[in-house]
Amino acid sequence: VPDLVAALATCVGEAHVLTDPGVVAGDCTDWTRRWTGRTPAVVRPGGVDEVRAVIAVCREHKVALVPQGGNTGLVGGSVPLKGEVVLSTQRLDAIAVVDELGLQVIAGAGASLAGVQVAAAAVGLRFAVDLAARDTATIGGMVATNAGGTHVLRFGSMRAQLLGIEAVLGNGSVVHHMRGLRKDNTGYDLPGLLCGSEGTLGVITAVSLRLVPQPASIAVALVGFASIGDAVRGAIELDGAIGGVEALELMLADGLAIVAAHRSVALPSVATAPATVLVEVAGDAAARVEHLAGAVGALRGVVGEPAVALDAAGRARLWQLREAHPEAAAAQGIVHKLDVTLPAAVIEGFVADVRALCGRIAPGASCLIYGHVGDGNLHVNVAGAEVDDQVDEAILEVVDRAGGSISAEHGIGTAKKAWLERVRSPGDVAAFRAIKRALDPDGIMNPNALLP
Ligand code: FAD
Ligand code: 2HG
Ligand code: ZN
Repeated sequence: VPDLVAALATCVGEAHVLTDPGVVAGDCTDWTRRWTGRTPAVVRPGGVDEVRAVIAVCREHKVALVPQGGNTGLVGGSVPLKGEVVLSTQRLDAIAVVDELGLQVIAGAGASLAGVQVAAAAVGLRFAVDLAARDTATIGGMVATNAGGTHVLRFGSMRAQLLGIEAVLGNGSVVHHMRGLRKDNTGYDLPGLLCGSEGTLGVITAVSLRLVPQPASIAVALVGFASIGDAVRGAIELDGAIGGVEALELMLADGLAIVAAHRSVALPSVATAPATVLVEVAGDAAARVEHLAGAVGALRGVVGEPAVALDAAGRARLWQLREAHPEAAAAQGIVHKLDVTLPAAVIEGFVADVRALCGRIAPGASCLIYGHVGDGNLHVNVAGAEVDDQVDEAILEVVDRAGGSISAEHGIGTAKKAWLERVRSPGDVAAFRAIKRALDPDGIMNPNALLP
């Protein structure tokens, strides 16, 4: 270990190799607190050459490494479970001047999502991906997990925003394709490959991101429904009816009550409906809201009066009811998180099945279900003393039977890798392994994530 630490210090400078157990503890436990490991060192390279040097040292010393951005990932992929070196991207946080005409910006892997959002907004543009961990989550981590968030319905996930990438692969070579062209058919799609690779192929150091224009105005409405089935159908019909829909988020009465208590906020009356859909519309928002009123009137199973907000403060009040779900769930204990996609037709039945099986296997547990209903993506958060891996297993079994995906947006990480071979074909997994061997021949890149 002393040799390794000294060698790492020659790459990045002594000040950027952290070994004090008290200092590195936070990097060894994930956001959910479900996974804790240990590390000989957290290294903070300041540029692509230093990343390359760190990878060379790890290869030489036969030590694996775990890339880490904001450590907000939810599948245990960002922590050193078996004594790996942590490569922190904290110092790779530069954000270049926005290319206003090219509608793009180059961001270092360690730049925060909020930082990129602010840089884009300063010139009247917008970065299309948004999620509640925006102040801490990094662009590199979001690319590595192909993060989704609340606007996938309209703009796609991180992969759809990538115009270029720079990374150091596990084999030591540097890929650099950063011209940021919208059309470029010159070979394999390296941004697409590294996006969603969860740190298992290399360290992403910078990316070129597409930006979109700011809308003229935005409105948010909470619409209550008598049942989950009505909410799913209603959300799909609203998307078709009013145009400019940017987000469709499902919440249930029990989840909203827990959020209200956790944040000490009052709920609008519509939030007591069995199912609530948050609809965000952009463009000429006032006109769309008028349109929304008519469209809501035509839906089946609407209950109560929708709560509507056109101003920023009002919109934030409604959005926090949705965004605070993960945090409110975490206040109930260590949460087992399932992040699944389902065909729209089975969502209502899935919620009933999951509630029933939690009641059977873990009767005292809390089971919150919410999510990006416009994408068929539900988040299941189960917490309680008797919750163990059996709960995950049972829920994922239901998902698989229903023809869904065991990860919509958080990735496989360590949490779901035992499941990969059950949901991807042998040919798929063989291709994954061949790519891994080629780009990371020594298997030093994030060995606990993704591949079983
Ligand atoms: P980390 O947690 O540090 O790392 C995540 C993974 O990426 C790890 O496997 C790590 O090894 C790898 N990695 C990190 N940086 C690099 C790099 N530079 N090169 C290679 N590999 C790297 N996710 C969604 O998709 N949608 C949501 O709506 C959403 N909401 C969230 C809300 C909250 C409150 C929280 C806590 C999380 C949420 N997430 C959501 C999880 C989401 O995956 C992360 O917020 C984000 O994508 C990870 O960024 P990070 O910088 O924290 O990455
Ligand atoms: C969200 O949509 C995030 O809020 C987190 O993806 C979901 O914590 C979760 O399970
Ligand atoms: Zn989500």
